[in-house]
Amino acid sequence: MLLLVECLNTLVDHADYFIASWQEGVTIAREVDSAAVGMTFDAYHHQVNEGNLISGLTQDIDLAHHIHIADVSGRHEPGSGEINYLNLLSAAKRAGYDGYIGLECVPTKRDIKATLAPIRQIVDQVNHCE
Ligand SMILES: [Mn+2]
Repeated sequence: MLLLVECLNTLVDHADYFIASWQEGVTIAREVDSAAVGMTFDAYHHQVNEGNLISGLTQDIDLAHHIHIADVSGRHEPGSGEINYLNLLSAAKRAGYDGYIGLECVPTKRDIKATLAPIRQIVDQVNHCE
């Protein structure tokens, strides 16, 4: 069994949440120092509260066991906003990440295939990057 700590943004969605920064979560996970405790990196929350997605994720990539993706603003599908997921996920792969990526978004389109097509394209490109 694996327990994952997830930081949520406090600026838009979760004002009183108690772990507002990735670094706070990393500090907790490092202090617990257990193979049964890791982190979920939610790129949407991280972008809202902190920015610096690539450096934030890659410097503690050993703790990341799940990545959640959505875009800013609006928590819609990747490609709808300001996050460059091709660059972020490619950097994660180069840093050694090979875990799951969870799509945690509110689609802007009713057609799920149309929503997923650009995401599949990004994942295909990441899977083929060095
Ligand atoms: Mn999440």
